[in-house]
Amino acid sequence: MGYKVVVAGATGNVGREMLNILAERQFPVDEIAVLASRRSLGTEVSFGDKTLKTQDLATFDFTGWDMALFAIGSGPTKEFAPKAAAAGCVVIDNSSLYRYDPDVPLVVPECNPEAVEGYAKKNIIANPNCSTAQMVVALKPLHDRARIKRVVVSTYQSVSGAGKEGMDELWDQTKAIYNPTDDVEPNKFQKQIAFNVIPHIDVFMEDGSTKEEWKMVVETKKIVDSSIKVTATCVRVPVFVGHAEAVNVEFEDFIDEDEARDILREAPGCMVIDKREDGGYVTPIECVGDYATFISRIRQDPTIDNGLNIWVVSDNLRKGAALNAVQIAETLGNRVLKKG
Ligand code: 11C
Repeated sequence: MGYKVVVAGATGNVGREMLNILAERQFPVDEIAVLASRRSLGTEVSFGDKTLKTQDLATFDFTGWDMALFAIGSGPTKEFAPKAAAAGCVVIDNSSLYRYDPDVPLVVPECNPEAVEGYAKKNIIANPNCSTAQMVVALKPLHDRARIKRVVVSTYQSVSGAGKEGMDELWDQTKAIYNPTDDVEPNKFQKQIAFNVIPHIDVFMEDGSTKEEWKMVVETKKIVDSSIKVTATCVRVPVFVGHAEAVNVEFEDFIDEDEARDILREAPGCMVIDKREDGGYVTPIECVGDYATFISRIRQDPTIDNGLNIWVVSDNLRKGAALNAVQIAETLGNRVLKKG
């Protein structure tokens, strides 16, 4: 016996990946419903070798459904997640709406799988921001060995993090560079993204940081350890899929770069590609479609007592969103619901 699963936001970048990954990982699905807003109603989406027609999120009855994977953004989530949860369907939500709610677990299964057991207070489990997810997969095993004190991270985030419109804007602006009659003004992004980098993702906070940066701070604390200090600079780069991060980590105890490499080689979800030669590291384009968080450029930081530098790359639509959501569903199934 398997699960009755709903995917809400099934026509978006993340929703489509959720369906791909449920099928790829042979998640035990007895029945599946794919939901979309009225605008995309009737659009067909693929699930394995099947084609499914989307149903209306606004009128869908969640009664009798086991789990709903939501990828619809915070606004619609506010309306529909409580409705689904009240109907007894566990919501696994990709938006930021519930991440910081103390009654909602924020889960990266490689780091805090036990946290899913706290789902019942609201019948909701939150999926982290993409830039946090891949970073904590790399940090947790190092924290377990040498206790992280402080993290300084700079991100290089692809335009797919801003949805299909972000991808279209990079594509159109890139074409327009070669065909200047097609002037494409910035719309989704604040400045031209083609052939540029923009140190601004999400809205500005009062202290001058952006909300994307704030999310990395708060989510790392909730998922790994509240004592870890994080400071982040999040940057949008003209890459379609795959976020990269340069991460400087300061530990309480000394950890040698070779030991760190060995620990990460064994760690769940991590793939170490770290040859000190031309091309002996992973770049975003190489991680597209993969499940792993790739770690390269592992090296001592000689400017502090117990420091390491690492380079972390992952598919932001997969580990950063859809894959992590499906892994939460698997963890919930294995630890709590036990149907599959
Ligand atoms: C980006 N990280 O790259 C964002 C997208 O809180 O789930 C995901 C935003 C979120 O633009």
